[in-house]
Amino acid sequence: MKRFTLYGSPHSLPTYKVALMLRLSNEPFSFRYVSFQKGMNKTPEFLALSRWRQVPVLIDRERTYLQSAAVVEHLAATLGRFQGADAATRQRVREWLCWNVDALFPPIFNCYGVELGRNKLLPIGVEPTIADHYRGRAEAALSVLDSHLAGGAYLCAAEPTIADLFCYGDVAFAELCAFDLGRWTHVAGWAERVTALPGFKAPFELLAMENAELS
Ligand SMILES: N[C@@H](CCC(=O)N[C@@H](CS)C(=O)NCC(=O)O)C(=O)O
Repeated sequence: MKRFTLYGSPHSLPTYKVALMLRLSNEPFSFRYVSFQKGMNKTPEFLALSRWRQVPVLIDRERTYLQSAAVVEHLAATLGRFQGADAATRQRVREWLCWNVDALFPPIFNCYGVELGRNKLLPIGVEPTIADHYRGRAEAALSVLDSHLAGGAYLCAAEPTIADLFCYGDVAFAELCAFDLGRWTHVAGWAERVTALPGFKAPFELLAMENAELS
């Protein structure tokens, strides 16, 4: 039995962020696919794990960890990977995680929802003006990311930290929503650096809609 079990969905941006952290840390894990279409997130078994009925959920040995930002911080601390070399860097990392949850993730998550609706993978249709609003918010957040990346190879240090992996998780899904990274040249260069890290896998190369034992 592996130390880590990750509950989630390959269509979930926060699930990908946690899976990518495990993958780039070279940690094997069991993946348990939670199908929203089948209502698996509403079963008593899942509710016992996830008080907000959300994925991802990480089990580390017998303990349960929720909220992707808190999960990757836990992993960085416990594995000693991608956490930043000193207290000042770790504080900056934490600030980027909070900014992500506040500003980058929501509009890209919404754009991806629009995309899933268009492809009939979700039973939703979004008014074009609302879809444009999400896109505008995502573009603004990508521009903020771009301006910060103009100053260095990674967000908080000369080496990648969980701030980079976490923000990259959303950028990967932005690309799936046909955002052209060529518009944000610093983001494009940084994304190339992240995707070149040993062990990197893109969202649907890493996770599929089925349970799996991943190494
Ligand atoms: N802040 C949470 C967000 C998680 C989240 O939005 N999960 C979505 C899938 S991407 C979910 O489980 N939605 C079901 C629901 O909210 O009922 C995190 O970062 O873990």
